[in-house]
Amino acid sequence: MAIERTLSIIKPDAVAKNVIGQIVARFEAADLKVVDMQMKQLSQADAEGFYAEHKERPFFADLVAFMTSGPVVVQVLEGENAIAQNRDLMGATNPQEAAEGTIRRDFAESIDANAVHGSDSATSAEREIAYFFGK
Ligand code: RTP
Ligand code: MG
Repeated sequence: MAIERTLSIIKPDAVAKNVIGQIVARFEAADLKVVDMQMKQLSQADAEGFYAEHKERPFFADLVAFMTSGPVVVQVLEGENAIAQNRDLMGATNPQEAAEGTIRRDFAESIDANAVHGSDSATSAEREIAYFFGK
């Protein structure tokens, strides 16, 4: 298995719930290393550009409004199989469908306020890391 990098965001709901540390601990326990990290208030343009692939979807405006509703923590995670590994730790998009022990099952309220983002492919990871960290 290859060492990969992936982009993770702790979303405004999880920051507001004061569970940044608990979420980062899940990554660390799975041998994913935080190799870059920034707390940031996303602008409308930041959120729209980040989620550009969804701009025709009916939930796009709500997604952008949610992602700009408070600060987020943007991180680069590194480790073996990091992209899929992070997606497994996160659980399903809808927390009601997320497996036990996943971040979304334990910390998310709804499909809109679902605690974390993670890159869904190597192509996305490369784009998303460059989007926030310029490398
Ligand atoms: P993310 O990109 O945030 O990691 O989430 P994801 O891959 O699990 O889900 P994705 O399909 O990329 O959707 C991005 C975010 O849009 C919201 N969403 N709402 N109401 C809906 O049907 C719906 N579908 C997606 C979610 O907040 C999701 O995280
Ligand atoms: Mg996605």
